[in-house]
Amino acid sequence: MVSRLKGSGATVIEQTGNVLSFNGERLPLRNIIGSWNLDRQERILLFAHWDTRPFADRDTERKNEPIDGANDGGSGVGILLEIARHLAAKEHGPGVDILFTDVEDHGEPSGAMTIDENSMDTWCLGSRYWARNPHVPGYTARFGILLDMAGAREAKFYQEALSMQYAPGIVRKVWKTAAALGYGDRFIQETKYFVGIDDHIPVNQTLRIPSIDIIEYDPSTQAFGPYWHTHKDNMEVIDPATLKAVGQTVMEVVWKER
Ligand code: AHN
Ligand code: ZN
Repeated sequence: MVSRLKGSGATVIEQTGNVLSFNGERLPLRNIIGSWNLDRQERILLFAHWDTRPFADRDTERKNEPIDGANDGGSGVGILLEIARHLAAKEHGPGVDILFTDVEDHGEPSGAMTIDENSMDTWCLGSRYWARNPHVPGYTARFGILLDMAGAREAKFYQEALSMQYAPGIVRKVWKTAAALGYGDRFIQETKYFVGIDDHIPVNQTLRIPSIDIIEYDPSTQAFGPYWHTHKDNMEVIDPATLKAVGQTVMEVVWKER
């Protein structure tokens, strides 16, 4: 990731630290930030978690083995690395920062499809760390876009309720852009509440950067796809057409900012 960002002309900072997991483990973390046009005050933040869940608690077998996380983790990283390549090739208005967060997915397992109140603060430890200790003191951005589980076949993106609460204007801007590009069948203009916590929450709450989450919603589970936190989250669930729809939409939003 670091060499790909550098190869696309970014200045890269690797932020290391330690956090305490729900089971008392001390976890080392490494957040990776790639920046373009550091001289510009006005900035756009694009982010995704790069860690993958170290257990498969929603699977029936090999529950103690890490998942591939092709969609949960990998998809966001893949899309952002491709966007990085385009940032190198084309002039843009505001500066851009791509943040890869660590230790997002080490949250406490729960029986429910979505997380319960008690385990809420055991997730997103890397982004919480970064929000409290940004790589540049006083860091801010015009807005932030988080990609999480953005690559599965036939994935649909509904307007995520917490994003609507913190940054409704950014949600509208992104969904409108998607529709204009012909992706209105994937970016559905309807709000669903299903993400209890994700990396956009500390960014909204601690840094007050209006930030949204582009994350799949599967009506059949009323949350994420059935592969979620199982060993089925591998390259077989990924469809390049989904990566393209999301990547092109985010890229267009960036190009349009002046
Ligand atoms: C839950 O709702 C449990 N998590 C949203 C954050 C997450 C976990 N994203 C990927 N895995
Ligand atoms: Zn996860």
